[in-house]
Amino acid sequence: LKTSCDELAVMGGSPAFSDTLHVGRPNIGDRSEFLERVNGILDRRWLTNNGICVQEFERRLEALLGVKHCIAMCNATVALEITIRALGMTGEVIVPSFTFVATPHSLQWQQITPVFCDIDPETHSIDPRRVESLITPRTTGIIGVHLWGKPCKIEALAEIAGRRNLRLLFDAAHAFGCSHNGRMIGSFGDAEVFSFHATKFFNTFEGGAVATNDDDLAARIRLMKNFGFAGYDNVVYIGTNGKMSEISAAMGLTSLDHLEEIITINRRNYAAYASGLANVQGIRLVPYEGADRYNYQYVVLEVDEQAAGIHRDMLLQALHAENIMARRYFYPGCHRMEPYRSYFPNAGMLLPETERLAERVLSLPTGTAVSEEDIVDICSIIRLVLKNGVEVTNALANGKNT
Ligand code: T4K
Repeated sequence: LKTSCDELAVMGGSPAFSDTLHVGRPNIGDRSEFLERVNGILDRRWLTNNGICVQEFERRLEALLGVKHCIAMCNATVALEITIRALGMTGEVIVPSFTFVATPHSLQWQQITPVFCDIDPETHSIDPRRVESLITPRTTGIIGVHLWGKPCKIEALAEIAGRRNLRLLFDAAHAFGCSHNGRMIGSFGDAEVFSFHATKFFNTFEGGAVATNDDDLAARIRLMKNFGFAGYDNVVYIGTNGKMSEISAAMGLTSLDHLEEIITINRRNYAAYASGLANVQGIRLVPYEGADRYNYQYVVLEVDEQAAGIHRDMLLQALHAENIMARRYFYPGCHRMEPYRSYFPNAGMLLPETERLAERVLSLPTGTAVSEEDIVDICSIIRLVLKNGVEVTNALANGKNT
């Protein structure tokens, strides 16, 4: 354990970790179970196109989420694109800017304009109080993002969507295994989209799924993700290729068998961070509160430069020097990325909370690759860096060890 400023890697000491710690290190589940499923796939010589692993995966997801339809896809971005199209969204759609860039890209990709809405500083998700003023005659929908697996203000968004006749889609990329008022995320709005990317706590290598209770919508999505084929030689719709492969579904089935264990480890890690960072001035650990279920896959800090005595970016560099690869998700906000910053150069003026938060957030490593002991060390390094904020900032400004 490092106790003095000189020992920090950023001051010339050696890194605290010889193996790099990442945000988004995949959880593997049971390797032999997975390999057994892979052998089955190879034996059957059925590798994709609605194979039995995909079918079993979809049925198990529907049961877990309590929804009528769950359609497995190659990734969440394509799942969003297809769902947006199947919902008939056109013109303008209201989305947060404080999200992964895939959310607005899935609109812009099909010439729909994302209209960026500011976030609620408490939830970090789209602020329903600001949605209504962004509605124009061209608006056809709202996409809420359950950021960090914390549900959006679902009821308020549903009320606006219902009254203004808008489609309501949730980007639930972070919220698999989470609930809202006792109901699993997956059954809200017109549809919800999950990501099972490698960096998600529940992964299928690459993958995603759309959950909905709408029979017609589900039927359209199923056609669209398979080129529009409604049987041999019969295309009834414009479509694309959004299919999940068998090997991804095999990983999904294995991950499903270990879902609770992974969440338990994430919860344990989160608790270790909470106790290790308790009463540290200037740092707020984004809370997971109330009776709902969370997956705890994101451990997010807000760093208040004034109170902490160091800017988030300096803390980030100090952690990287220790081989703790914290990330600034979702800096700088989508409105500051192309093509949006060229399209809407003044968007930031309408997004004060997004701009403020983007300067403060830091995601820390968690998951099964990180131990409680690692977290004790990470927290003690964060404390040490903050205690020596001036020295660390000066050293970085002078280019020492960078
Ligand atoms: N909506 C939201 C709100 C999202 O957050 C995302 C994805 C999407 C939609 C779209 O979902 P998908 O189409 O991807 O299903 C990563 C992921 O690629 C992305 O899925 C995720 N959100 C986003 C938050 O994070 P990057 O560019 O930060 O990934 P990268 O390559 O820097 O990886 C992150 C860390 O994970 C690395 O430091 C190393 C570690 N890692 C990564 C991979 C892929 C591993 O240890 N092993 C691995 O196999 O985007």
